[in-house]
Amino acid sequence: MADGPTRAGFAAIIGAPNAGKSTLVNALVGRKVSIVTSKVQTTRFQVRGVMMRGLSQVVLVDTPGVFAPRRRLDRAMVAAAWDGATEADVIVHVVDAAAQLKQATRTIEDVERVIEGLKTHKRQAVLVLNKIDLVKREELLSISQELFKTGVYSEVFMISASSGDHIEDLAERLAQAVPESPWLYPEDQIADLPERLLAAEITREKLYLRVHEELPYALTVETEAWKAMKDGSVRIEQTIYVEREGHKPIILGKGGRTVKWVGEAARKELEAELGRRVNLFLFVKVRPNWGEDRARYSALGLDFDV
Ligand SMILES: Nc1nc2c(ncn2[C@@H]2O[C@H](COP(=O)(O)OP(=O)(O)OP(=O)(O)O)[C@@H](O)[C@H]2O)c(=O)[nH]1
Ligand SMILES: [Mg+2]
Repeated sequence: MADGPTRAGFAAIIGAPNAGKSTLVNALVGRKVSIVTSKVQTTRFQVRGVMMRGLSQVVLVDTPGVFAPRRRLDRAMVAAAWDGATEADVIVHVVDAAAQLKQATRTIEDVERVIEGLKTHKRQAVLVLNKIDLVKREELLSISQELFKTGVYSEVFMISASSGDHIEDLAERLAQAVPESPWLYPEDQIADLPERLLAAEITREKLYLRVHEELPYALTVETEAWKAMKDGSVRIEQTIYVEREGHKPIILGKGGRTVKWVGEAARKELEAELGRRVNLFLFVKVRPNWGEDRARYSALGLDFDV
């Protein structure tokens, strides 16, 4: 390893829902620390992933997408997103280039909202145009110019988070953007999510692959029990909470098929993550208004009163 002072600091990853923030964090860290789905509003709370480059340690703060909040959970998620930005040494604004090109009203509004926020935050910010695999080069340049004109960014990177194209340039830039400092986490630590929470997130990711429309937003997963067994395996019990009785049969699926598939997929991934055999038990319960339950917010590091 090269000699010289160590560097460390925070980079907040912000941007509209579905822009690819979590995919980018995972790509930079080199392992999965934050769940990714094709649905908007997947990330619900701040997730930190640790990226090492040479002597530099960058703590990447993945945040929920910034959007127009309606429900309490939405408001708490937006607050968490900006909270991540306040403490950061550098802000990374991720924009889905393909969505931007389509000029979808929601996307444009979300991007504008972030730009307004950046004007008041006055932190160094870099623009990351993501999903370049879906957009032609000329179009990319025009989007880039358009956004750069706002004056809030110091640089633009054009990347594909899912294929990893050009992410090394961004990694180098972030490694330089953090100040000289001792490292904040042990070198081999890549995430700070407690295992129980990560396990619940993995199950939620699998559920999102199988349930649609409003249901993903009406469910939450909690790890209720975690027991290391004598034979080296671990027994994990989780409950999937839904808001209404009518949601239950959808989660279960015909003859329990959906929940079985989710359990299998989550178990496989957990075994790979934990490096040991897992017995996963999933239960489905109705908890009306879990979105109004104060205790759940503090468990996720979210603020209830926003
Ligand atoms: N084609 C393409 N798809 C991508 C790229 N990066 C991410 N995606 C896809 O975009 C979708 C959203 O990715 P996420 O990483 O969950 O997005 P996010 O910004 O974290 O979303 P929220 O947590 O909901 O705010 C997923 O289906 C990803 O596979 C990319 O570079 N190219
Ligand atoms: Mg996310």
